[in-house]
Amino acid sequence: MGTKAPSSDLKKLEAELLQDIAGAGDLAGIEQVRVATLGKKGRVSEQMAKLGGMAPEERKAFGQEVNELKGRVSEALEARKIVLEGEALTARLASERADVTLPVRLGPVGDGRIHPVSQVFDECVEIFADMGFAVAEGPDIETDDLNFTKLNIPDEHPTRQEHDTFYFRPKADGSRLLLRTHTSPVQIRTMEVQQPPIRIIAPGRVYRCDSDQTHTPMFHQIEALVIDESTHFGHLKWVLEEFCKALFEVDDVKMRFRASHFPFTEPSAEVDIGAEAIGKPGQWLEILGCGMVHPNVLANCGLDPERYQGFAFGVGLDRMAMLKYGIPDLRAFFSADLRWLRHYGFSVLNVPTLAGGLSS
Ligand code: 2NM
Repeated sequence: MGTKAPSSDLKKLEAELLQDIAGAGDLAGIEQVRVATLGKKGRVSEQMAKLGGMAPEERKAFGQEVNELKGRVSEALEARKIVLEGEALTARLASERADVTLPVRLGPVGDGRIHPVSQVFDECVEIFADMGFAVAEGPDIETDDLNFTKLNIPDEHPTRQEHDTFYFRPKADGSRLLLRTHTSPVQIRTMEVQQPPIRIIAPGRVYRCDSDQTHTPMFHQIEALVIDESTHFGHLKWVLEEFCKALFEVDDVKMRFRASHFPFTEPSAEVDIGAEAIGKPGQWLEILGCGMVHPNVLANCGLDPERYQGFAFGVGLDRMAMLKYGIPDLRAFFSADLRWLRHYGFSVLNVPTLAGGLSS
Protein backbone atom coordinates (compact mmCIF):
# COMPACT_ATOMS: atom_id res chain seq x y z
CA MET A 1 0.00 0.00 0.00
CA GLY A 2 1.45 3.46 -0.91
CA THR A 3 2.07 6.20 1.61
CA LYS A 4 0.04 8.80 -0.28
CA ALA A 5 -3.53 9.40 0.84
CA PRO A 6 -5.76 7.33 -1.43
CA SER A 7 -7.88 10.40 -2.18
CA SER A 8 -4.95 12.25 -3.75
CA ASP A 9 -4.34 9.18 -5.98
CA LEU A 10 -7.98 9.34 -7.01
CA LYS A 11 -7.72 13.06 -7.88
CA LYS A 12 -4.78 12.33 -10.10
CA LEU A 13 -6.58 9.38 -11.68
CA GLU A 14 -9.66 11.47 -12.32
CA ALA A 15 -7.63 14.19 -13.98
CA GLU A 16 -5.96 11.61 -16.23
CA LEU A 17 -9.25 10.00 -17.15
CA LEU A 18 -10.94 13.30 -17.94
CA GLN A 19 -7.99 14.18 -20.14
CA ASP A 20 -8.29 10.83 -21.98
CA ILE A 21 -11.99 11.47 -22.47
CA ALA A 22 -11.41 14.96 -23.81
CA GLY A 23 -8.73 13.58 -26.12
CA ALA A 24 -10.92 10.89 -27.71
CA GLY A 25 -11.26 11.98 -31.34
CA ASP A 26 -14.02 9.70 -32.61
CA LEU A 27 -16.62 7.16 -31.51
CA ALA A 28 -14.16 4.24 -31.66
CA GLY A 29 -11.74 6.26 -29.51
CA ILE A 30 -14.34 7.11 -26.87
CA GLU A 31 -15.39 3.46 -26.71
CA GLN A 32 -11.74 2.49 -26.13
CA VAL A 33 -11.51 5.02 -23.29
CA ARG A 34 -14.79 3.73 -21.81
CA VAL A 35 -13.52 0.14 -21.74
CA ALA A 36 -10.15 1.22 -20.27
CA THR A 37 -12.00 3.22 -17.61
CA LEU A 38 -15.24 1.49 -16.65
CA GLY A 39 -14.62 -1.96 -18.15
CA LYS A 40 -14.11 -5.02 -15.94
CA LYS A 41 -10.35 -4.51 -15.95
CA GLY A 42 -10.57 -0.74 -16.32
CA ARG A 43 -8.91 1.79 -14.08
CA VAL A 44 -12.02 2.61 -12.04
CA SER A 45 -12.77 -1.07 -11.48
CA GLU A 46 -9.14 -1.44 -10.38
CA GLN A 47 -9.80 1.05 -7.59
CA MET A 48 -12.99 -0.77 -6.61
CA ALA A 49 -10.96 -3.98 -6.23
CA LYS A 50 -8.82 -2.31 -3.55
CA LEU A 51 -11.84 -2.06 -1.22
CA GLY A 52 -11.54 -5.72 -0.27
CA GLY A 53 -8.19 -5.18 1.49
CA MET A 54 -9.24 -2.13 3.50
CA ALA A 55 -10.30 -1.62 7.11
CA PRO A 56 -14.04 -0.91 7.44
CA GLU A 57 -13.64 2.87 8.18
CA GLU A 58 -11.23 3.43 5.33
CA ARG A 59 -13.34 1.28 3.00
CA LYS A 60 -16.43 3.40 3.55
CA ALA A 61 -14.70 6.70 2.81
CA PHE A 62 -12.69 5.36 -0.13
CA GLY A 63 -15.71 3.52 -1.56
CA GLN A 64 -17.74 6.71 -1.54
CA GLU A 65 -14.96 8.65 -3.26
CA VAL A 66 -14.52 6.02 -5.95
CA ASN A 67 -18.26 5.93 -6.58
CA GLU A 68 -18.39 9.70 -6.93
CA LEU A 69 -15.43 9.60 -9.28
CA LYS A 70 -17.14 6.87 -11.30
CA GLY A 71 -20.26 9.05 -11.56
CA ARG A 72 -18.35 12.08 -12.80
CA VAL A 73 -16.26 10.07 -15.24
CA SER A 74 -19.39 8.31 -16.62
CA GLU A 75 -21.03 11.69 -17.15
CA ALA A 76 -17.96 13.01 -18.94
CA LEU A 77 -17.86 9.91 -21.14
CA GLU A 78 -21.51 10.27 -22.06
CA ALA A 79 -21.16 13.99 -22.80
CA ARG A 80 -18.12 13.44 -25.02
CA LYS A 81 -19.89 10.60 -26.80
CA ILE A 82 -22.85 12.83 -27.65
CA VAL A 83 -20.49 15.47 -29.08
CA LEU A 84 -18.66 12.85 -31.16
CA GLU A 85 -21.93 11.34 -32.44
CA GLY A 86 -23.01 14.78 -33.57
CA GLU A 87 -19.72 15.28 -35.39
CA ALA A 88 -19.98 11.84 -37.05
CA LEU A 89 -23.52 12.60 -38.29
CA THR A 90 -22.47 15.97 -39.67
CA ALA A 91 -19.58 14.32 -41.51
CA ARG A 92 -21.89 11.65 -42.96
CA LEU A 93 -24.44 14.17 -44.15
CA ALA A 94 -21.71 16.12 -45.88
CA SER A 95 -20.22 13.08 -47.62
CA GLU A 96 -23.48 11.31 -48.54
CA ARG A 97 -25.42 14.21 -50.01
CA ALA A 98 -27.53 12.99 -52.97
CA ASP A 99 -28.08 15.09 -56.09
CA VAL A 100 -31.78 14.49 -56.76
CA THR A 101 -31.58 16.45 -60.01
CA LEU A 102 -29.46 13.74 -61.69
CA PRO A 103 -31.30 11.84 -64.47
CA VAL A 104 -32.69 8.42 -63.48
CA ARG A 105 -30.43 5.49 -64.47
CA LEU A 106 -32.77 2.80 -65.86
CA GLY A 107 -30.23 0.11 -66.68
CA PRO A 108 -31.40 -2.87 -68.77
CA VAL A 109 -35.09 -2.01 -68.27
CA GLY A 110 -34.48 1.26 -70.08
CA ASP A 111 -32.50 -0.34 -72.90
CA GLY A 112 -35.03 -3.09 -73.78
CA ARG A 113 -37.68 -2.46 -76.42
CA ILE A 114 -41.21 -3.81 -76.92
CA HIS A 115 -41.78 -5.01 -80.49
CA PRO A 116 -44.43 -2.96 -82.36
CA VAL A 117 -46.58 -6.08 -82.78
CA SER A 118 -46.47 -6.72 -79.02
CA GLN A 119 -47.33 -3.05 -78.45
CA VAL A 120 -50.40 -3.16 -80.74
CA PHE A 121 -51.32 -6.55 -79.29
CA ASP A 122 -51.30 -5.10 -75.75
CA GLU A 123 -53.20 -2.01 -76.92
CA CYS A 124 -55.95 -4.16 -78.48
CA VAL A 125 -56.23 -6.35 -75.39
CA GLU A 126 -56.60 -3.19 -73.27
CA ILE A 127 -59.32 -1.80 -75.57
CA PHE A 128 -61.36 -5.00 -75.67
CA ALA A 129 -60.91 -5.73 -71.96
CA ASP A 130 -62.40 -2.28 -71.31
CA MET A 131 -65.46 -3.28 -73.38
CA GLY A 132 -65.92 -6.43 -71.29
CA PHE A 133 -64.20 -9.02 -73.49
CA ALA A 134 -62.25 -11.84 -71.85
CA VAL A 135 -59.00 -13.09 -73.40
CA ALA A 136 -59.10 -16.71 -74.59
CA GLU A 137 -56.10 -18.70 -75.78
CA GLY A 138 -55.46 -22.00 -77.52
CA PRO A 139 -52.61 -24.05 -79.01
CA ASP A 140 -50.76 -23.09 -82.20
CA ILE A 141 -50.94 -26.73 -83.32
CA GLU A 142 -54.54 -27.64 -84.09
CA THR A 143 -56.69 -30.37 -85.59
CA ASP A 144 -58.26 -30.24 -89.03
CA ASP A 145 -61.62 -30.43 -87.29
CA LEU A 146 -61.18 -27.32 -85.13
CA ASN A 147 -59.31 -25.22 -87.70
CA PHE A 148 -61.63 -26.04 -90.65
CA THR A 149 -64.50 -28.50 -90.31
CA LYS A 150 -66.31 -26.97 -87.34
CA LEU A 151 -65.94 -23.55 -88.99
CA ASN A 152 -68.17 -24.70 -91.85
CA ILE A 153 -65.20 -25.34 -94.12
CA PRO A 154 -65.74 -28.93 -95.32
CA ASP A 155 -63.04 -31.21 -96.78
CA GLU A 156 -61.96 -30.19 -100.27
CA HIS A 157 -63.40 -26.70 -99.72
CA PRO A 158 -61.12 -24.33 -101.72
CA THR A 159 -60.45 -22.26 -98.56
CA ARG A 160 -58.29 -25.13 -97.30
CA GLN A 161 -55.94 -24.54 -100.20
CA GLU A 162 -56.34 -20.78 -100.15
CA HIS A 163 -55.19 -20.79 -96.58
CA ASP A 164 -51.92 -22.38 -97.64
CA THR A 165 -51.90 -24.56 -94.58
CA PHE A 166 -48.78 -26.00 -92.94
CA TYR A 167 -49.71 -29.66 -92.32
CA PHE A 168 -47.88 -32.17 -90.17
CA ARG A 169 -47.30 -35.73 -91.43
CA PRO A 170 -50.63 -37.66 -91.27
CA LYS A 171 -51.11 -40.07 -88.37
CA ALA A 172 -51.84 -43.80 -88.84
CA ASP A 173 -55.61 -43.16 -88.74
CA GLY A 174 -55.29 -40.61 -91.56
CA SER A 175 -55.95 -37.59 -89.33
CA ARG A 176 -53.43 -34.78 -89.51
CA LEU A 177 -52.44 -31.90 -87.31
CA LEU A 178 -51.68 -28.43 -88.67
CA LEU A 179 -50.46 -24.99 -87.66
CA ARG A 180 -53.61 -22.94 -87.14
CA THR A 181 -54.32 -20.59 -90.06
CA HIS A 182 -56.42 -18.26 -87.90
CA THR A 183 -57.30 -18.07 -84.19
CA SER A 184 -60.91 -19.15 -84.88
CA PRO A 185 -60.29 -22.62 -83.34
CA VAL A 186 -60.03 -20.79 -80.01
CA GLN A 187 -63.57 -19.48 -80.52
CA ILE A 188 -64.78 -22.96 -81.44
CA ARG A 189 -63.20 -24.40 -78.28
CA THR A 190 -64.88 -21.67 -76.23
CA MET A 191 -68.34 -22.25 -77.73
CA GLU A 192 -67.98 -25.98 -77.13
CA VAL A 193 -67.50 -25.52 -73.38
CA GLN A 194 -69.21 -22.24 -72.50
CA GLN A 195 -72.87 -21.29 -72.62
CA PRO A 196 -73.73 -17.80 -73.95
CA PRO A 197 -73.44 -14.95 -73.27
CA ILE A 198 -69.93 -15.24 -74.75
CA ARG A 199 -67.68 -12.22 -75.19
CA ILE A 200 -64.07 -13.16 -75.96
CA ILE A 201 -61.05 -12.10 -77.94
CA ALA A 202 -58.53 -14.65 -79.16
CA PRO A 203 -55.14 -13.06 -79.84
CA GLY A 204 -52.15 -15.03 -81.05
CA ARG A 205 -49.84 -16.33 -83.76
CA VAL A 206 -51.19 -17.85 -86.95
CA TYR A 207 -49.42 -19.54 -89.86
CA ARG A 208 -49.86 -19.67 -93.62
CA CYS A 209 -47.46 -21.06 -96.20
CA ASP A 210 -47.08 -17.73 -97.92
CA SER A 211 -44.07 -15.44 -98.09
CA ASP A 212 -43.58 -12.29 -100.15
CA GLN A 213 -43.39 -8.48 -99.79
CA THR A 214 -46.66 -8.34 -97.86
CA HIS A 215 -46.92 -11.81 -96.30
CA THR A 216 -44.88 -13.65 -93.69
CA PRO A 217 -45.42 -17.37 -92.94
CA MET A 218 -46.21 -16.48 -89.31
CA PHE A 219 -48.27 -13.44 -88.41
CA HIS A 220 -50.54 -12.23 -85.61
CA GLN A 221 -54.31 -11.96 -85.32
CA ILE A 222 -56.92 -10.92 -82.86
CA GLU A 223 -60.31 -12.44 -83.43
CA ALA A 224 -63.37 -11.53 -81.41
CA LEU A 225 -66.58 -13.43 -80.76
CA VAL A 226 -69.84 -12.28 -79.19
CA ILE A 227 -72.76 -14.71 -78.81
CA ASP A 228 -76.05 -13.96 -77.07
CA GLU A 229 -79.77 -14.25 -77.75
CA SER A 230 -80.26 -10.95 -79.54
CA THR A 231 -76.78 -9.90 -80.69
CA HIS A 232 -77.03 -8.21 -84.09
CA PHE A 233 -74.99 -6.50 -86.81
CA GLY A 234 -75.54 -3.09 -85.16
CA HIS A 235 -73.64 -4.30 -82.09
CA LEU A 236 -70.83 -5.43 -84.38
CA LYS A 237 -70.63 -2.03 -86.06
CA TRP A 238 -70.54 -0.24 -82.71
CA VAL A 239 -67.79 -2.47 -81.31
CA LEU A 240 -65.69 -2.01 -84.46
CA GLU A 241 -66.14 1.76 -84.46
CA GLU A 242 -65.19 2.03 -80.78
CA PHE A 243 -62.22 -0.25 -81.41
CA CYS A 244 -60.93 1.79 -84.36
CA LYS A 245 -61.32 5.12 -82.54
CA ALA A 246 -59.51 3.79 -79.48
CA LEU A 247 -56.71 2.05 -81.41
CA PHE A 248 -55.93 4.98 -83.71
CA GLU A 249 -56.47 7.44 -80.84
CA VAL A 250 -58.89 9.66 -82.80
CA ASP A 251 -62.32 11.12 -81.89
CA ASP A 252 -63.96 10.08 -85.16
CA VAL A 253 -63.33 7.47 -87.81
CA LYS A 254 -64.92 6.92 -91.22
CA MET A 255 -65.83 3.28 -91.83
CA ARG A 256 -66.94 1.42 -94.94
CA PHE A 257 -68.46 -2.09 -94.90
CA ARG A 258 -68.05 -4.03 -98.14
CA ALA A 259 -70.03 -7.24 -98.63
CA SER A 260 -67.67 -10.22 -98.65
CA HIS A 261 -67.69 -13.96 -98.11
CA PHE A 262 -66.33 -16.22 -95.39
CA PRO A 263 -67.62 -19.77 -94.85
CA PHE A 264 -68.00 -19.16 -91.10
CA THR A 265 -70.08 -15.96 -91.25
CA GLU A 266 -73.31 -14.91 -93.00
CA PRO A 267 -73.56 -12.12 -93.87
CA SER A 268 -69.87 -11.26 -94.09
CA ALA A 269 -68.10 -7.98 -94.66
CA GLU A 270 -64.68 -6.48 -95.08
CA VAL A 271 -64.13 -3.19 -93.33
CA ASP A 272 -62.16 -0.17 -94.54
CA ILE A 273 -61.40 2.92 -92.51
CA GLY A 274 -60.81 6.45 -93.76
CA ALA A 275 -57.05 6.92 -93.80
CA GLU A 276 -57.31 10.34 -92.13
CA ALA A 277 -57.13 8.23 -88.96
CA ILE A 278 -53.43 7.78 -89.75
CA GLY A 279 -52.94 11.19 -91.33
CA LYS A 280 -53.51 10.22 -94.98
CA PRO A 281 -56.83 11.82 -95.98
CA GLY A 282 -58.65 10.70 -99.11
CA GLN A 283 -57.64 7.03 -98.99
CA TRP A 284 -59.32 3.90 -97.63
CA LEU A 285 -57.49 1.19 -95.74
CA GLU A 286 -58.74 -2.37 -95.42
CA ILE A 287 -58.32 -3.38 -91.81
CA LEU A 288 -60.47 -6.40 -90.95
CA GLY A 289 -63.05 -9.03 -91.85
CA CYS A 290 -66.23 -9.69 -89.93
CA GLY A 291 -69.74 -11.09 -90.00
CA MET A 292 -72.59 -12.80 -88.17
CA VAL A 293 -71.54 -16.29 -87.08
CA HIS A 294 -72.96 -18.88 -89.51
CA PRO A 295 -75.77 -21.03 -88.00
CA ASN A 296 -73.83 -24.15 -89.03
CA VAL A 297 -70.88 -23.04 -86.88
CA LEU A 298 -73.15 -22.54 -83.86
CA ALA A 299 -74.75 -25.95 -84.40
CA ASN A 300 -71.30 -27.58 -84.86
CA CYS A 301 -70.40 -26.29 -81.38
CA GLY A 302 -73.61 -27.53 -79.75
CA LEU A 303 -75.35 -24.15 -79.63
CA ASP A 304 -78.96 -23.85 -80.83
CA PRO A 305 -78.95 -21.45 -83.83
CA GLU A 306 -82.68 -20.83 -83.25
CA ARG A 307 -81.86 -19.41 -79.85
CA TYR A 308 -78.40 -17.89 -80.22
CA GLN A 309 -76.72 -15.60 -82.70
CA GLY A 310 -73.65 -13.42 -82.66
CA PHE A 311 -70.83 -11.80 -84.53
CA ALA A 312 -67.14 -12.41 -85.05
CA PHE A 313 -64.29 -10.53 -86.63
CA GLY A 314 -60.59 -10.92 -87.27
CA VAL A 315 -57.85 -8.28 -87.37
CA GLY A 316 -54.29 -8.72 -88.58
CA LEU A 317 -52.05 -7.19 -85.93
CA ASP A 318 -48.91 -6.92 -88.04
CA ARG A 319 -50.75 -4.82 -90.59
CA MET A 320 -52.25 -2.73 -87.77
CA ALA A 321 -48.78 -2.07 -86.36
CA MET A 322 -47.57 -0.97 -89.83
CA LEU A 323 -50.52 1.37 -90.28
CA LYS A 324 -50.53 2.86 -86.80
CA TYR A 325 -46.79 3.31 -86.48
CA GLY A 326 -45.90 4.04 -90.10
CA ILE A 327 -43.65 1.03 -90.60
CA PRO A 328 -43.15 0.56 -94.35
CA ASP A 329 -41.70 -2.93 -94.68
CA LEU A 330 -43.25 -6.06 -93.21
CA ARG A 331 -40.16 -8.18 -93.78
CA ALA A 332 -38.13 -6.29 -91.13
CA PHE A 333 -40.69 -7.33 -88.47
CA PHE A 334 -39.17 -10.73 -87.85
CA SER A 335 -35.54 -10.21 -88.83
CA ALA A 336 -34.37 -9.73 -85.20
CA ASP A 337 -32.55 -6.55 -86.26
CA LEU A 338 -31.71 -4.61 -83.09
CA ARG A 339 -31.28 -1.32 -84.97
CA TRP A 340 -34.80 -1.72 -86.36
CA LEU A 341 -36.16 -2.59 -82.93
CA ARG A 342 -34.47 0.41 -81.30
CA HIS A 343 -36.04 2.64 -83.96
CA TYR A 344 -39.58 1.22 -84.01
CA GLY A 345 -39.80 -0.40 -80.55
CA PHE A 346 -41.49 0.90 -77.41
CA SER A 347 -40.31 1.46 -73.87
CA VAL A 348 -40.83 -1.41 -71.47
CA LEU A 349 -42.05 1.14 -68.91
CA ASN A 350 -44.82 2.52 -71.14
CA VAL A 351 -47.61 0.02 -70.49
CA PRO A 352 -50.60 0.83 -72.73
CA THR A 353 -53.71 1.88 -70.78
CA LEU A 354 -56.79 3.75 -71.94
CA ALA A 355 -56.50 6.11 -68.97
CA GLY A 356 -52.80 6.81 -69.48
CA GLY A 357 -52.80 6.82 -73.31
CA LEU A 358 -52.19 3.70 -75.38
CA SER A 359 -48.96 4.72 -77.07
CA SER A 360 -47.90 7.94 -75.33
C1 2NM B 1 -62.64 -13.30 -89.60
C2 2NM B 1 -63.67 -12.75 -90.33
C3 2NM B 1 -64.98 -13.12 -90.04
C4 2NM B 1 -64.44 -15.56 -87.28
C5 2NM B 1 -65.51 -16.37 -87.13
C6 2NM B 1 -65.28 -17.13 -86.01
C7 2NM B 1 -66.13 -18.16 -85.41
F1 2NM B 1 -65.37 -19.07 -84.79
F2 2NM B 1 -66.92 -17.64 -84.52
F3 2NM B 1 -66.84 -18.75 -86.32
N1 2NM B 1 -64.11 -16.75 -85.50
N2 2NM B 1 -63.59 -15.77 -86.29
C8 2NM B 1 -64.18 -14.57 -88.31
C9 2NM B 1 -65.22 -14.04 -89.03
C10 2NM B 1 -62.88 -14.21 -88.60
O1 2NM B 1 -61.31 -13.00 -89.80
C11 2NM B 1 -60.97 -12.16 -90.86
